[in-house]
Amino acid sequence: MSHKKSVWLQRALLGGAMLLGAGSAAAEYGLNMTPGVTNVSGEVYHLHMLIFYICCAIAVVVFGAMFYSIWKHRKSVGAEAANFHESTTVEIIWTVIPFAILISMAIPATKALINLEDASDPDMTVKITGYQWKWHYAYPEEQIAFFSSLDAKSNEARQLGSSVDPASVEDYLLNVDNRLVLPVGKKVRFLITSNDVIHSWWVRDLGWKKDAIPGFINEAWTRVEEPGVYRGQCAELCGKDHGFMPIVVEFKAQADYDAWVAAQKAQAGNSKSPVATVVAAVN
Ligand SMILES: [Cu+2]
Repeated sequence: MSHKKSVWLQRALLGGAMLLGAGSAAAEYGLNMTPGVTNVSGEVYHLHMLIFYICCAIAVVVFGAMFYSIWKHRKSVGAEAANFHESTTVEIIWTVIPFAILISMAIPATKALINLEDASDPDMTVKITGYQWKWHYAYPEEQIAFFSSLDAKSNEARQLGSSVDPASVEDYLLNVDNRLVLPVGKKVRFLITSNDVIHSWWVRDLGWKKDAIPGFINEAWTRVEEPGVYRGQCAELCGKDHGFMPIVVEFKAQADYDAWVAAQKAQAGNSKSPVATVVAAVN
């Protein structure tokens, strides 16, 4: 078997195993959405599953009726077509049933959307600015600001003719030099904008993405309860290096977060540090 064929077969098998619910090793080959790590992402996931199951049920009923009718009323057994016009009963049924189905989808969808958009009463705010091709994070209350760019190893491996094998780079193209660090258990409001073209800030596990548009400030929020590292990418084609401006968010326990803030401030206090220059420029 050729190498290409065996890779294809391996992926197909892993995909099949994932569909059957076999282990997290095959997670990368999964076809479904993730439940994510926040209330909002869980809500989005359950809404997605609910509507998926409704679609399956509709498909079974519609195709079931269709195939049964084709088989039962086939010409070879002498079936004759019914011949009637203007049935009020049928018209009411085929109006009321879809209406009820749509309402049953709209209610949970509206609830999820209202929750997703409700960035009121945050515990803290972070301003996110998109640049070609990196992200800038500013913490107005803490007076911290820094750029977050593709990590050096990924950047080296991605160059044409590079001697570094991308397969050897951990979290290739999904790693940055400076992570966005946030505390767990806090409602964090994001103010998202851009300095040049339209970008989009997207971290899968948080359950949403938000466009970063020059001249506009978009709002979003999140609250993560467990410490962890989550990765994402720019999700709006923004130029030649669109694929090279990943996002890494690290949620830390409050004490660890406080220590991180103190360290950032100490670093910013040193006038020679690049962070201090950026803070000065932002202020
Ligand atoms: Cu971008």
